[in-house]
Amino acid sequence: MKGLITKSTGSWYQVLEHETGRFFEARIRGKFKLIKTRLTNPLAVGDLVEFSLEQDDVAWITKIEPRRNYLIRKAVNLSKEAHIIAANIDVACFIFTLKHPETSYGFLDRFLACCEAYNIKPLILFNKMDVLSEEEKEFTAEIEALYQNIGYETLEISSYSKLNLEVLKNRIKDKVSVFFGHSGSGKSTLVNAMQPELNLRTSEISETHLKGKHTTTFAQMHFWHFGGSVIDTPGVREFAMIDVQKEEIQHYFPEIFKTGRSCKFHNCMHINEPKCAVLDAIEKGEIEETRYVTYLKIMEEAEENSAI
Ligand SMILES: Nc1nc2c(ncn2[C@@H]2O[C@H](COP(=O)(O)OP(=O)(O)O)[C@@H](O)[C@H]2O)c(=O)[nH]1
Ligand SMILES: [Mg+2]
Ligand SMILES: [Zn+2]
Repeated sequence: MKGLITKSTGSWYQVLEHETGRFFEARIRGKFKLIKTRLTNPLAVGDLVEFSLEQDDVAWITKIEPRRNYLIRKAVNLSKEAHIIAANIDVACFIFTLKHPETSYGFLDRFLACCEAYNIKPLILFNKMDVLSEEEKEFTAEIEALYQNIGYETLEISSYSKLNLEVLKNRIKDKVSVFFGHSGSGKSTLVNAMQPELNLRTSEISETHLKGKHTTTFAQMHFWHFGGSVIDTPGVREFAMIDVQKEEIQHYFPEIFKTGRSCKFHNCMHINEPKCAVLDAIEKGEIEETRYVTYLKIMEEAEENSAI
């Protein structure tokens, strides 16, 4: 039987059987877990699997289909392991808030780089437009233009004023989507605004409470009435890349990669090489320094990881 993982708790999974629309509680056999990997979870929400039924209602997962893509974060422990957040994503939405809370560019740029690395289409949502002054709206438009020029799709929204929620629905209709952003950026409120019946828990307080208690939080897929689904993931704070070579990283920053073709040295890493077109472009303000800083950070991490 074939199915889709719709919920992952770490110890068991919920599988949706495609043909019948029935949900099963599924487990994985021990040997599955032994597959050598740097990932802490063998399966994630969005994975397509094969499973067989034993004693009617116990489902055993026997095979994972190759993933089209996935996003990962660092494991909670300090090992070099990583955790798969979700797999087979069509649109990964990043919720940017200029204030309440102020979004970190490092968080956004790392997310975008991971989307490039793992072949995922990102969409940047500028949320809480209702609280912005005219001046702040203009500033938001400038940030948007910056990301659009790099090639990213953006949309200004507000769950409160319902700004562009219909546009967003059309954009994610019939697709598997996932929402990221700082705690408090309005992820749960947005999902509820598009489908109130889902009734996801909102406000920061309950989330911090959960984190403090180390309650097992799990990822879950919800289905939209208008078609498609959203994967709700508990508090992702930092995206990760594993097994990437330093030389590859510039490919994940499209404007750095494009500009880098004019560097004097074909293998330029844009750190301190002479006649580096990227460093020139930063100087001229043609490449945003905040993005470059994230580029350097990911390079450093890649170096540390390869040193083991
Ligand atoms: N002004 C404004 N506040 C919002 C909007 N969306 C959510 N909020 C508020 O932001 C806070 C955090 O929202 P929540 O959905 O829990 O954020 P999450 O942590 O990203 O899931 C709550 O107090 C919401 O009422 C919006 O569009 N405009
Ligand atoms: Mg939330
Ligand atoms: Zn260079």
